[in-house]
Amino acid sequence: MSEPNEGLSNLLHEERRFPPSEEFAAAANYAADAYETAAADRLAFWDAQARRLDWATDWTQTLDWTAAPFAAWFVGGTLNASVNCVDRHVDAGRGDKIALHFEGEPRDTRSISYAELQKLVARAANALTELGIQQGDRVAVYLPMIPEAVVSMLACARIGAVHSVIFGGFSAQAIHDRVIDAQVKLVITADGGYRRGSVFGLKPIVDEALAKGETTVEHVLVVKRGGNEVSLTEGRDTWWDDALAAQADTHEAQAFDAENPLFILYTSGTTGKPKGIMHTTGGYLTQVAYTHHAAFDLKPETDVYWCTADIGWVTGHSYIVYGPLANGATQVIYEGTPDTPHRGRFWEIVEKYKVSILYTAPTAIRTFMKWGEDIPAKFDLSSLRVLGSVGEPINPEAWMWYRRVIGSDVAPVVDTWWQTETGAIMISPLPGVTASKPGSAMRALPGVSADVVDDQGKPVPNGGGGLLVLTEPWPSMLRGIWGDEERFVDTYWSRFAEQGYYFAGDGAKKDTDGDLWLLGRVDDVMNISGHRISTTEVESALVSHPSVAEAAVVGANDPTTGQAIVAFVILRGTAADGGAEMVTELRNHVAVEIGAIAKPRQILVVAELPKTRSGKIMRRLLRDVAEHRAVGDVTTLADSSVMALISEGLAGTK
Ligand code: 6R9
Repeated sequence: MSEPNEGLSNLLHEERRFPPSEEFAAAANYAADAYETAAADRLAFWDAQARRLDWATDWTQTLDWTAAPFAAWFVGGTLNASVNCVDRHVDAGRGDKIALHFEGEPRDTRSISYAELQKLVARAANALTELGIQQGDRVAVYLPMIPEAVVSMLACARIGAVHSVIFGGFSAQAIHDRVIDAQVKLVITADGGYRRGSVFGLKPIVDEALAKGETTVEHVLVVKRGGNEVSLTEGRDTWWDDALAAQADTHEAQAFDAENPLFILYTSGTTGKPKGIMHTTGGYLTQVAYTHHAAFDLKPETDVYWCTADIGWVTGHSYIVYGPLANGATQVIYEGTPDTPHRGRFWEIVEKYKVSILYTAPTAIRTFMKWGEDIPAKFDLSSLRVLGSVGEPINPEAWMWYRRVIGSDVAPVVDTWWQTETGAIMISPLPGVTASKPGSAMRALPGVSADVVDDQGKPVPNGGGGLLVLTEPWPSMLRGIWGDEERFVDTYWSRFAEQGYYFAGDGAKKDTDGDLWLLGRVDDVMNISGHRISTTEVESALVSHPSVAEAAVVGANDPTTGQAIVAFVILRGTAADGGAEMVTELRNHVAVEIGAIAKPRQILVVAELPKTRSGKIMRRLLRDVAEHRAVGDVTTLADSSVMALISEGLAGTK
């Protein structure tokens, strides 16, 4: 076990409090009594939340936990997620309301109403059906941040198929692994997408992935976006536009069981193989709708909401697609990067669409801080009334800057803690209730039960630190790891099996008021700009290069990206003379194996790695080196001179 982010561990003395203004509190969706109501009868509380949705058949039991940790929520209930996100808003007379304001990186725009979205989803659902996709089939989605990504996901949900969205930055190898693991039948991709002013190819990467063979993929649908030249394989590939144009724009949706799988989303664990986190329909949709309403104080009639995440991550699933659309919100989706064509692009978008709720990541906030506050100052940000943060711990300086510079010193900041596995926000302030502290996610939302425990699973007293656990099941909890029940039980439920707690893998502290401070991962998972990457994954990628004999990877603190990947490699024989060229080659090799997001910031060539007598690499010591600290206790090393060698060898390399 490695120590959580030390930079945050002395934050128990934060005195600053930011309660909502009286005006905000008076109009807020929730008052303080929500916590008591939920605690008095948790299941009744979730029953009430499930009523946010339209059900075709009512459930007969709220929670079946008899096969714990395998849960069933809203047992016997049936519903259609796509109908809940689209049709019911049209049926309620809100068809003209804008669902998506799409802002393309090259400044092309599209505003899509709920009625238009309904037609697109219907056409896509019909097209998928014609291609032979049925309930339970897996569909991979490898797309840029364009409306078709949302439409694809909703079309799958509509026919009961299971989507597996693969982030557009992942490599052919990563696609191949995921497509094989989930036995995907259909891939939806685009010719290419825009990034920093140029077009990058997506379809060619899918071609490369499928050329690796052994997949079950029968068809590929190709959205036109980049305009780049691509080749279509006869009998396998079809243009999305052609496939949709051939279909009717209505589709009779069937209701599915509450526990029908909705999606698989791969995330890094502590081993080299990413886990296919599986979510189902009724509980997931209930909790994303509730939390989107609660944590952001959503007023669907008047708010304009913008979550800057990519659809390839869970934040995009829960807080771009399912939560906001289930709530009938109007939202912005943006295709590009924050600095294209200039560093004020985000604020230009906020001003243009009068965004009132912004949900972004600490890494972005720290980047904006670095760019300077004169940039946002050029834009009218007065529409913003709630500011969300997600993906990694937010340091108090970034929190304060976000509130002051972006939120005009009045907008509440909600630091939301959750995971791919939890499906929805678990710990967060209620913006109309909580007197927030900069850097703290505060407490579990009404209906959610979290605690901080010691190694034995005993709750720590206020002022103590330990491991974050979730002590009661919740509706949007993962239902398993695709194809690996044992790993599901081992990873999350075995550590505190006696207590029946879910082990989140995060370190946390309870301050003297009992409020929670998340401190980062306690396992071998790194958090790079809010993206989870395991050290083992990068190590496997490095050792798959013929010149690498051994590799050890650590996440080192980084002022902008939270953590950065630093790799220590031992090269084989003559490769050791390769110098800077070799390092460049290895960085590129990691990009090919996993994706550019996993490229190490730094690769250090060493002669030895520090190991214990049982042969375990002591990453703690390597982190000391990577973070330019004095190297800690080396007494458990098999050969205590190794660290001296490494430090000497590196002197002068930085
Ligand atoms: C939603 C998402 C989950 C991991 C999680 C934790 C870190 C997320 C955080 C946070 C501190 C927050 N994390 N939100 N840490 N404060 N508000 O990010 O899911 O990609 O699965 O990552 O991210 O370490 O365990 P995912």
